Amino acid sequence: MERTFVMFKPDCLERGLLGRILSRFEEKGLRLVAMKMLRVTPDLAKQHYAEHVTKPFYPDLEQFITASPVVATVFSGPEVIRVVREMLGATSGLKAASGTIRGDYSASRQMNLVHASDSPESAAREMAIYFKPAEILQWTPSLAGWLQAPSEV
Ligand code: FUP
Repeated sequence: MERTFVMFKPDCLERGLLGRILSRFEEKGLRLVAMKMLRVTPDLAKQHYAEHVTKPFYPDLEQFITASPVVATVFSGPEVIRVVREMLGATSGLKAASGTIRGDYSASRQMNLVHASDSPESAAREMAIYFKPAEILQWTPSLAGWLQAPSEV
């Protein structure tokens, strides 16, 4: 099954939305396989956002992402990378469709609550930044057989 890296950003923790947003992934039936709370350091921010370090918005982005704790997670499921990106909606909460997480809870391009990998390559890169292999668990919830047919997984 595919895996994706999902990070609940400082605005999510500061606004007390972690439980509510995490619930949406649980209710969808995505499998949580890793989770940790940490503070992103400036060095870690530069690693995570390597493709954005030279962009004009990067200093503000680093200030934001290091300002308060985050919760880093990995979810697994069929097509989970695309499924989670669609649940998040467009990058800017001002543009994200209502019904998506950003569309429902964010009115900002920067403070968009949750990060998720956009491809298998970025998922592998981001999981390796935040987790040791042994911290990503293999498990099968008892209800798994009621979330997908055997032929789908
Ligand atoms: P996403 O893949 O949806 O997280 O968005 P991007 O990789 O394009 O951008 C990474 C982060 O940079 C986003 F979460 C928001 C932030 N950003 C800004 O703060 N300002 C911008 O102009 C563009 C992106």
